[in-house]
Amino acid sequence: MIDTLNRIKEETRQNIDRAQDFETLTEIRVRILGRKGEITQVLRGLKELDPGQKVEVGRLANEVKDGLEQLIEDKQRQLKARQLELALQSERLDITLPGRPGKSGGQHPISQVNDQIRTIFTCLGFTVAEGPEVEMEYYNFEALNVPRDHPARDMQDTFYITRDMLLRTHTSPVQVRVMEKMAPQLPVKIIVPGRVYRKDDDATHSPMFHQVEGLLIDEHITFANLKAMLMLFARQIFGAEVKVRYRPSFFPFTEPSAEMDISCVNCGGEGCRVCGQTGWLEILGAGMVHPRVLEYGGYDAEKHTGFAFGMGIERIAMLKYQINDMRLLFDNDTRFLKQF
Ligand code: 2U9
Repeated sequence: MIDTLNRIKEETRQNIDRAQDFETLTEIRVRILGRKGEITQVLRGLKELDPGQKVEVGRLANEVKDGLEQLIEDKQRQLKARQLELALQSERLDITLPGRPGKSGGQHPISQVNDQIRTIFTCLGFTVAEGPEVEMEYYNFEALNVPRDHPARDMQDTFYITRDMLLRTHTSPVQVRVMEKMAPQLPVKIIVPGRVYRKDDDATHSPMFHQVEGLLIDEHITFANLKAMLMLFARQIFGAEVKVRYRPSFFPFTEPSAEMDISCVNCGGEGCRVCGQTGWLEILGAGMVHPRVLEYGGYDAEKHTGFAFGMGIERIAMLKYQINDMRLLFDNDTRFLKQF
């Protein structure tokens, strides 16, 4: 029996040593130390021995039992430690990695130019007025002296909603609404930025675009006042070096009317591809408010005069930032937009 115990001890010691997981250890414990285990069987056989042997074998059996239990416990602890080590390695978090920077947005070039124009004119004493984008035909055309047979009133050029409702083709109806409200108070000194709609779609026209228009009505307002303000405006937007010139033009709502050009932002006036070799770029239209429009708005054209101007914000932005296709401003491609 002593030999058996020593064999069990030696074999089991090796088995515990080789065990790689908890299941194997449990299986060893049951097989050797369990209720029907090998050592238990030896202890059961003690009663057949004579008293002297009983004590000796009994002590040895208990020694082997305790020793093996201890070995199993140690091995369990060892396996647990290794399991933790492996888990720590595979689940390692490198907290020293820099975080991913969040993408920050920027102001759209149209909004930037819009803000600059507002700032320039509010510094000159103008206030900002706004109005509806869905407008009555009366305010969009009639009150602005646009004749019934004018091509702009055509279904082909204007988005009509009903016979007498439409998407405004310019911000001018807002000026008429403000005049109606204010008359006969003076001065009327407003700029009107906003979205406008026309049936146009190519590299230099979009069916929706942005305008800023201005209106100043008071006593003794002349074309010279208009020229002074627009000169100042051009220098603020395009730089102190810029030159301006006026060409006669025609609009139903102004008389006389003119278009203002600036010296080419690309060649400075030498003549290049951008300005079509002329050295000049058209940037806005303007004129003295037509007497009939003053009367529509409730002002006495005999006593009061006014000037008005209008410009497309996309066109100003394209010239200022040298953008050659208007559609780029509406694609929302951040690779394009983040350049401004
Ligand atoms: C009232 C009286 C007069 C506004 C004006 C222009 C000239 C003009 C164009 C510029 C490019 C429109 O965006 S564009 O296509 N505008 O040339 N606009 S005078 O005149 C007014 C407006 C309101 C009561």
